[in-house]
Amino acid sequence: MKIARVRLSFLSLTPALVAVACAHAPAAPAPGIANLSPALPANTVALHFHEVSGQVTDHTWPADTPRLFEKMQPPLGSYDCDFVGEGDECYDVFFSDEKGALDPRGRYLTIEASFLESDAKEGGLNLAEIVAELSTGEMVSATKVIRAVGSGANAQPASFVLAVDGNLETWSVLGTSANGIPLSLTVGF
Ligand SMILES: [Ca+2]
Repeated sequence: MKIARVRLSFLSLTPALVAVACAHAPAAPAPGIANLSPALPANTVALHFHEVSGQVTDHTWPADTPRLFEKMQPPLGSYDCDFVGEGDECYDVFFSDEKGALDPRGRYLTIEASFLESDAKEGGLNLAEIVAELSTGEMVSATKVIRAVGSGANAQPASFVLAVDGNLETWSVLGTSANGIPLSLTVGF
């Protein structure tokens, strides 16, 4: 798989509850097939979420699946997840604005996850990469973290940007949602 290599931009993140919002002005997408969301590169046909729970698993959704345009009702649980990780780790992915709020015409993609284990050595919301598959077959990785919400002693703030570093062997660790707040990562292409 060809993964676009990107240069990391520095993000200063603290170990407790973290909320980072950076202003970005992505270019308007070119007209393309199945490019129903302005969050995606032109001609995107599918999204690949490479989640890590012991091993990397590629969870793939068509770019126009209704799931990407809907947010689950709280609390995020182990029912009807977009995909699951380890134990009670339930993921919900949707198009959003820069604050991580559902927006079907938003320019970003938000991944939320529940992970109730606060004493697990490594926290939850573990994404190695988020990749857009184009109609040409080319794979394009998300390149920037717009916002991250992590919590707990098992959060690793320095890892948050590893979800967009173009490397399938590195991943984000956002911690625990035991405080009732879903872990959340908002990314852009
Ligand atoms: Ca990575």
